[in-house]
Amino acid sequence: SGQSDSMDVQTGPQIEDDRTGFSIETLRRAIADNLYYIQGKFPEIATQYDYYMALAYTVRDRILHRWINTVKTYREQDVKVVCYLSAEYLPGPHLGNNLVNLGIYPQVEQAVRASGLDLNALLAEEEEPGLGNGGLGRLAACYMDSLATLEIPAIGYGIRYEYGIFDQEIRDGWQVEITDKWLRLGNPWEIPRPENAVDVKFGGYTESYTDDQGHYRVRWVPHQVVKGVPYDTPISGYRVNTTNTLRLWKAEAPESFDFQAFNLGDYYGAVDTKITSENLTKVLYPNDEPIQGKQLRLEQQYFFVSCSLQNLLKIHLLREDPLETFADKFAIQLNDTHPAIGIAELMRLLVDEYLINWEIAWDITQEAFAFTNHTLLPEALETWSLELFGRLLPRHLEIIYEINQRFLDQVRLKYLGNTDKLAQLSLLDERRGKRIRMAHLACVGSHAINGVAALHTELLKTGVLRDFYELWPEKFSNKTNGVTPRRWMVLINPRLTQLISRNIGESWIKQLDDLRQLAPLANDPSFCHEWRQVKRAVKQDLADYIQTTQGLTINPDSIYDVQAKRFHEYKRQHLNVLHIVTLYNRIKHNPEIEMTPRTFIFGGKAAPGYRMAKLIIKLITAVGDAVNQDPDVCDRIKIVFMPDFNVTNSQRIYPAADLSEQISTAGKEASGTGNMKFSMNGALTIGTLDGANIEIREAVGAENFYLFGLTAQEVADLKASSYNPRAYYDSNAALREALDLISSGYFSHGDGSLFQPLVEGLLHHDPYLVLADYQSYIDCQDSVGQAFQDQETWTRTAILNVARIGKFSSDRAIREYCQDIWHVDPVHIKLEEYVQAKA
Ligand code: BZD
Repeated sequence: SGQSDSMDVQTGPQIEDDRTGFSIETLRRAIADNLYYIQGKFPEIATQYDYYMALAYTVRDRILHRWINTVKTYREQDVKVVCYLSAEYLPGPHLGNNLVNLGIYPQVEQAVRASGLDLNALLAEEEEPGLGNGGLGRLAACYMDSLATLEIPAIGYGIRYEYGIFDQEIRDGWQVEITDKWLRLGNPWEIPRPENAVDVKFGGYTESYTDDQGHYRVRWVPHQVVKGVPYDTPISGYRVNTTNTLRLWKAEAPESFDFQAFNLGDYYGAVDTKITSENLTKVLYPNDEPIQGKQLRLEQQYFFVSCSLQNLLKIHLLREDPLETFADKFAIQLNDTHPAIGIAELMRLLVDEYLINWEIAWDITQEAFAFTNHTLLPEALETWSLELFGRLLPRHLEIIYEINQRFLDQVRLKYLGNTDKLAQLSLLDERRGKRIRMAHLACVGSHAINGVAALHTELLKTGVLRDFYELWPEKFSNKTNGVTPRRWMVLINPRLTQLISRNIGESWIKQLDDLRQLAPLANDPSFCHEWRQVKRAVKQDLADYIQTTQGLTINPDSIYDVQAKRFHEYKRQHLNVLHIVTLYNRIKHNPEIEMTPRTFIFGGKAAPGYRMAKLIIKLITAVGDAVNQDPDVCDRIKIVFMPDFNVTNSQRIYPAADLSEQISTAGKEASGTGNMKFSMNGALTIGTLDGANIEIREAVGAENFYLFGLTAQEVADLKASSYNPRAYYDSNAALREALDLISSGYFSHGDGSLFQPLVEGLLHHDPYLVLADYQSYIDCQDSVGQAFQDQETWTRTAILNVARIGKFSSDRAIREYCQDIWHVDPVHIKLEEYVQAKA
């Protein structure tokens, strides 16, 4: 599995010691050595996990001198660095990815076998860092991979949550949340750097004073100080020496505070401070749209942003650069508004701590920051009450007032007498009980603003950010998302990777557009035959996994129809269910009916407090219980709910899919990235004209994409003209029958009330137009079922999808950010110096 070629990373002169060598024998010896000296075990008592750790340290050693060289080069060459600020990262398991990137997968596989072990079993031991909710966190991880691969100097800053996104179990068909103790067995990939800890202030008050030169200054006297300790994880690039850093901050109590308490004899008080401090980075908020008003969430945001910016200023001053050149040396990207407080924090650091004058500080700040928006849902835009904000960050509130005043002065000049404009643009929302609008802060304090797909960016310009677009059209650009083909093809689909590489070589792994060379092969019967064999084998793997883990038998020749993503009403998993129930009814009416067998596969978590999302999960499992056991239908329909959808589990799913469900209400999904992962692995898409679906369809060709549903414009028009979902129910017998069956208690042991909130919601409100799109979806699904009968044509279509998916590499996206927003260049990392130093 992985790449079959030999190592081609630049190693410099051959060094074949136990910490750097790539030969099978050296690797085998290093694993044995690490088992003994790191894990403190001998083979007779070592567990698989011990061996995983021994192997992980073996791989880490090989990354380390690349990493050290990278840091050294960045320092010495005074290069411009990308600083990606994100409250979430979902990197997935590191080991397999590092083997692919280092190009040592085959050697390690053999070394592990020579030790009497199985590499896949060891890979399965890794606990993934679930430090994110979904698309936004995973995008940050794909971007870190591409930055390293493109040899761009970059640091990812974030939070080292002790508990990541909860593990999901299904009990009695319902989602149950289990705490994610991902660090319990240790983490071989991180290195703590306590010597680089910084202090972060909270609460208290501000006071003004006049300095020696007679300048008016402000001092912030905090109520509490928390220490941020960085933990660094190496992010390797594919077949390059560049190894960037993911720096995650953990909150601890500062020693000085303990001392104060001890001096006063308050031992318990000191311990208490330690506990409350450490609570700060204890747990990830499991909502993929913000829960408004939680103080701890704002504390988390400010904590990691302050740590990161203090760290950047320290690096800058260490390089002996003047502060005025800060924005020439760092490009800071805000991954949504979660780190937007950074704009006020950089102003505070420059003005209060480094005593720079406001105008210069503001120029530096605006030049340094750029902002990516990830949502169109107005209810998901982050705001903080003035009261809470001022209590926690009194100095930042003053700074935001000052920013706002200067900004509104500018607005006033442009829109003389237009008070509506002022109210609409203000950083303060005066209507809803005085709240700070973080998206407005992000827009005002950044030189660039982008959406994550073409439609999304257009809708930002005409919707939630229209006033800013009118003011500063030049700040706006689109950066359509992408995903890394190293993880999402090479690592997770070795069979497909080998088939492709055998035919067109390996250049596509770094130049995904080279997949175009596959297009002519779509007409080559023997290639198509091999393609089908690969798909069939991968589908069998998933069938085996489902058999072992759930005791459920599925048919690998059926259509694997997959919807895997967070549960949200706008993503419309319930529309998918309505299709299933419709097929079920057809079979019940006509048991002999011809129907292409389908396996419906679902995966995804619901926010713990999102009742409707959890009810939709229950509906899926309930319909599954009825369908899977029904002898009349189970040869044609099967329903699988794969519990605990995370990066690890997703890696089994994407390669096996035939059909990718991308069925959000048009205008609601900013981009989607799962859509790209499915397509890269040869699934066809059934989807709406939403997010990146539109661009995927353009790329692969309309004839190779199953389109249905209303457009974003039609959605808006229909909602404006008082949408009446009930009319669709009244006039559509199949829809009526499906909804009635769900209401009747048929899937809930006769309990007609269980799914009432869902059905009633659809009949009377249906904010996401499920009923309006129902018939179009059913018709489209019918043509999918027909098309699958012709395996030759289906395969050809799948190959063309892969051949034309190149645009959706995160390498393309990162190149665009580098050129249009960050203005950074690649820096090649050489290893010679290290070898010389070592010799
Ligand atoms: O970001 C998602 C969007 O919904 C997707 O359409 C898009 O593809 C990805 C990447 O751009 N947004 C999120 O995943 N958002 C969150 O996870 C989130 C987390 C905390 C608070 C708010 C949103």
